[in-house]
Amino acid sequence: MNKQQLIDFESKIINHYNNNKLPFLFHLSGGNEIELLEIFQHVEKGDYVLATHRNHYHALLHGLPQDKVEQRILDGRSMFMYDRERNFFSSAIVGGIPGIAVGIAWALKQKNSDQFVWCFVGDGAEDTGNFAEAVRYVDGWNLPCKFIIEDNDKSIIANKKTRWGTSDLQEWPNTCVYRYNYELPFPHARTKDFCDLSETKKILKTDEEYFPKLPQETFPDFNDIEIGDMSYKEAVTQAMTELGKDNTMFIGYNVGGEFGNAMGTLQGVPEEKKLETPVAENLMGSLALGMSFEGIKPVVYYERHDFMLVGADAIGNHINHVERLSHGEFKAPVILRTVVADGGPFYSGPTHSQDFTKVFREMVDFPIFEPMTPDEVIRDYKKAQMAKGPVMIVERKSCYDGKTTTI
Ligand SMILES: Cc1ncc(C[n+]2csc(CCOP(=O)(O)OP(=O)(O)O)c2C)c(N)n1
Repeated sequence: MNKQQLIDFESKIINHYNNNKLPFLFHLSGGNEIELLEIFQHVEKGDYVLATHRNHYHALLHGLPQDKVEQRILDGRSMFMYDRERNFFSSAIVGGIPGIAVGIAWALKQKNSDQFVWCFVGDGAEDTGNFAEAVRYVDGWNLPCKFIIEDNDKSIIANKKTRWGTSDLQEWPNTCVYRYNYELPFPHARTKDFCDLSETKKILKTDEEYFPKLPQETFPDFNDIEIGDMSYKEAVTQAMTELGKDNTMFIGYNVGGEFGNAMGTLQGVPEEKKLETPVAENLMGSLALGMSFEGIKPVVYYERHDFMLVGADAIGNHINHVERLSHGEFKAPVILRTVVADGGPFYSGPTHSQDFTKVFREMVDFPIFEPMTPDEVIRDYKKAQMAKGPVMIVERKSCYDGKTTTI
């Protein structure tokens, strides 16, 4: 597509808006046609392109057919554009996409693939800690990923000076970050005199109609499995060893052999399957999600439930919704493993002993298992192993044997 064709496409979308055809919030691209046309000359067909709420141009330039993009916008997916065949994905959560880009890039490097990840963000996403974590990770591990900051000096309407007290630019490593400046010719959606949604309310469908809920996965009960005589910790260790035979990666901190093996439970997992991460819980979940796009089944270890809360965006907004938002094209077979320090020798005070299971049950649609016995541990991890979508397993420290467990 050339510059004029891009502009013409967005004009058509404005026309749909003026004719009351757009169901709800949408974001227009504009003013950066030349810059994007230049960047997309380097983007290969099989590469991943990850974008934000403002993604129409990126989708078109990565080869999504115009009528498909237009239809998605008419269906309410302006902010949620995706295409599995062309490796195109977006997140409408500011700062939500960089960590996912990192996970994909990690998996591609592992496979010696020559595919590359192009992650587009606005200068608003540049404000976030998520972006800083992702850039540091890609730079440090030299992953095949580039972040492009599309700097219009606006987050909705606030410029950098208003947001940070200075308009000085943050410095990022030029190994993996590229910035271009442009002026957006449109106001942000829902600013004064633009995107008056009072008319569209009349044609509003329900959340379920726009984004049909997926049926919950069902699993066999595995009651016929002989468990034998073992402790809770031995059962978890055995379950981890079994999982380690699949195409899994064990992600988190204190997972590696020299770092404690997740309370000793990962002794039977090959070292090359353990990825010791920074203490960056949101990055951990996002990494896992990105890896899962490339066929890996990640097991993310949060050593206390309290810490999982720090990674709740990756879990609640991304891992939980990716399949539903993409009408099943992208799946997230991620196992989220956590431990609640519910009293006994491991009680460590508020912020180290909380149980957020109820909170997560409200937040996510996928199964959450709470094994209380060795039998349940083995059975629940079997279900997690076969799951096609995400699963959370909440272990309880009170079930562990205090004498043999060190952390
Ligand atoms: C985590 C999060 N916080 C707030 C918002 C609301 N929001 C939507 S777009 C936007 C501004 C983003 O600015 P920028 O990243 O520079 O992108 P631009 O809109 O300029 O393309 C905000 C704050 C959001 N979507 N996600």
